[in-house]
Amino acid sequence: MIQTACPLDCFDACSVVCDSNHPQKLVGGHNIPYTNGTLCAHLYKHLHETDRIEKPRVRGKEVSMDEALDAVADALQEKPWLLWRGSGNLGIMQKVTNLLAKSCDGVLTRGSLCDGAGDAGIVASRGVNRLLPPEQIAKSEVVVVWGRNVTITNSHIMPYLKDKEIVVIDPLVTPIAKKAKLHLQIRPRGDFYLAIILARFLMMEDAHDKEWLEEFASEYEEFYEFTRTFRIKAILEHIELSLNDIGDLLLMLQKRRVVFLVGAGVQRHEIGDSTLRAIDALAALLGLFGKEGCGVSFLADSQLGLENPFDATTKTEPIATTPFSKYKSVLVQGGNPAESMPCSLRVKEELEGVENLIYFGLYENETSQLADIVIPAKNFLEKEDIRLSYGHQYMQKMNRVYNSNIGISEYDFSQEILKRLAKEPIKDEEYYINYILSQGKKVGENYCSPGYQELPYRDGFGEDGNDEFEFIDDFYDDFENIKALRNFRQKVKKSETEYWLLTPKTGKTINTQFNKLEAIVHIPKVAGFGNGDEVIIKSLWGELHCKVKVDETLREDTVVIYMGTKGVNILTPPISSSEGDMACYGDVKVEILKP
Ligand SMILES: Nc1nc2c(c(=O)[nH]1)N[C@H]1C(S)=C(S)[C@@H](COP(=O)(O)OP(=O)(O)OC[C@H]3O[C@@H](n4cnc5c(=O)[nH]c(N)nc54)[C@H](O)[C@@H]3O)O[C@H]1N2
Ligand SMILES: Nc1nc2c(c(=O)[nH]1)N[C@H]1C(S)=C(S)[C@@H](COP(=O)(O)OP(=O)(O)OC[C@H]3O[C@@H](n4cnc5c(=O)[nH]c(N)nc54)[C@H](O)[C@@H]3O)O[C@H]1N2
Ligand code: SF4
Ligand SMILES: [Mo]
Repeated sequence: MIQTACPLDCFDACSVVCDSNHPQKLVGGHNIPYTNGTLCAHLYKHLHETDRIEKPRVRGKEVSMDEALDAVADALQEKPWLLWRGSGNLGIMQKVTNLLAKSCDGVLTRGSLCDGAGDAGIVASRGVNRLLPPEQIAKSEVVVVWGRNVTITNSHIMPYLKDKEIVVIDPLVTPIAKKAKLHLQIRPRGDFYLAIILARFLMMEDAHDKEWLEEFASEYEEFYEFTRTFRIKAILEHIELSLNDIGDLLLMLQKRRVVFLVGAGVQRHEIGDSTLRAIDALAALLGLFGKEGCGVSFLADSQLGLENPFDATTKTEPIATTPFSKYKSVLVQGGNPAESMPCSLRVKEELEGVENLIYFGLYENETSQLADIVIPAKNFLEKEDIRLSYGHQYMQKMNRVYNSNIGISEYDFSQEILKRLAKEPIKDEEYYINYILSQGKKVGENYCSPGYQELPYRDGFGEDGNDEFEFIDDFYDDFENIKALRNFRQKVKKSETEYWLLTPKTGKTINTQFNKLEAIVHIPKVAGFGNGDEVIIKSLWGELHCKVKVDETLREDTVVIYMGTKGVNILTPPISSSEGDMACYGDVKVEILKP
């Protein structure tokens, strides 16, 4: 049996074993207790149900891999050029192409389409974004699922939530919300304000953990003053929650072992960093850091403490708003910017104008269709790699299971291009793999990521645990006032209403991979349309034709189009968060129009 791990972008990073005689049959590995022998259907879709690109192409013509690599090498001599990497495969070896950018004057991207704002907020408060191990979650009494659709996006955590008191804070009635003891169906983008008001009431009731705060977060009185700059009544009206809701939640959180399971949903906003800072501040007041069965879990920095041989300092562009048209050549690796980036009409128009658009991936997608050069990748069973995870601590070697004539690995691709450009070769593949593996922390039978701590922040904050927790002390939110939105308001104020657009993940796809979903918009009953009606969903950035599905569980001000629906990002805004260069998919309101 050969050991590997699921490469897909998912909290769970499951362990996988493969019989080399039947390499296409994958089974869940039992070596890491977290995923415990089970896999989900996505991996099967990844491997068996989605057609691969088998032949390289140059300007529409099938060519040999050698010819295609020659064309890439020529294209990368055209300056400036940009490498845009997505998250189709989360193996560390994907990043080897940074070394290519470094030696051939390529520009990289910075920030994230995913968790960058939240991560920036956490780093500002705690110094580093450490993983809360699932074993601590299992020891809790109360779990607050805060903008994470655990049942769908993080299914292996479910056994760890068994028998806990569950609170859900989510504008949608998610599967876990149906089972929760308390569900606050908060107004989208209201989480910063909710956390601030909870913190304020907690201190007003003198229920904060003074002993812990004195030792680890001594500026809590100043933070209390900061919370007092927000008006309680105005906030409650804004987030559409009542004093009873606040009281109920505070009662459940006091003197208990509490974990906040925070998802990407709360921070897809310009203010996403502040949201995580406010949630962290609330956790600090409750004294939840560094104690058994307590803590805040977000998408952790899986490479914390790792000396990554692929880290390269070169010029960068923000990933959410990458100005592709500045570049003569663009290399897209493991992603689908034409569909996954916000404001996709802008993105497509700019990608179309790039002289040499190179797509290096496994499947055809909206980006490969625009590309001048298409390079098929090897899949995860055909190359060597290492998997770390943003949801658990284990470091897993991804062994090659079989050889195939299709595609090229990211390592070989980099080496081949360097050779063609007469540059110094990079080190052997084995060297990099061993160098990274050697940094794993041995814990029992397993290796864990170098930043793993059984009880994170027990000794304090910062890299070495010598620092204090830093409370947020300023905040600025301009969403309701941004000029573009004001103009939009004036246009629509006569008759139509505007709705928040949410675009959460579904069980049917991983981001834009696999089958595209039919364009369906889920709308509340009050919008006045019926099931099956054709409508146009319109934002400042574009329009999308959809069929209506009425959902009585929705808030009256919210509509949903799932991520993975073709064209959904036509509607989302081309802005980056104020910290962390994060795409702000949640900062958008739409109208529903008759065609
Ligand atoms: N099946 C499946 N699993 C996946 C993925 C996938 O595409 N499909 N993608 C993977 C990736 S890349 C990621 S980043 C993770 C993300 O996993 P999650 O963090 O679960 O991400 P989302 O689905 O974006 O959002 C989670 C929840 O946030 C809620 N939400 C939206 N806006 C707000 C808000 O303003 N406040 C609050 N409180 N809640 C809000 C949504 O209603 C949703 O229920 O999942 C990973 N797992
Ligand atoms: N509206 C809206 N948009 C979103 C989100 C949202 O919640 N709402 N979520 C955002 C988030 S969290 C994320 S992470 C991004 C993801 O967006 P992207 O990073 O663009 O990822 P995918 O759309 O999953 O595209 C992955 C591609 O990687 C390729 N691939 C797979 N395996 C390999 C491999 O081994 N090697 C190579 N070279 N290629 C491979 C496949 O061809 C696949 O098409 O989308 C973001 N977009
Ligand atoms: S749960 Fe996530 S990591 Fe596990 S097999 Fe499914 S997609 Fe892969
Ligand atoms: Mo993501």
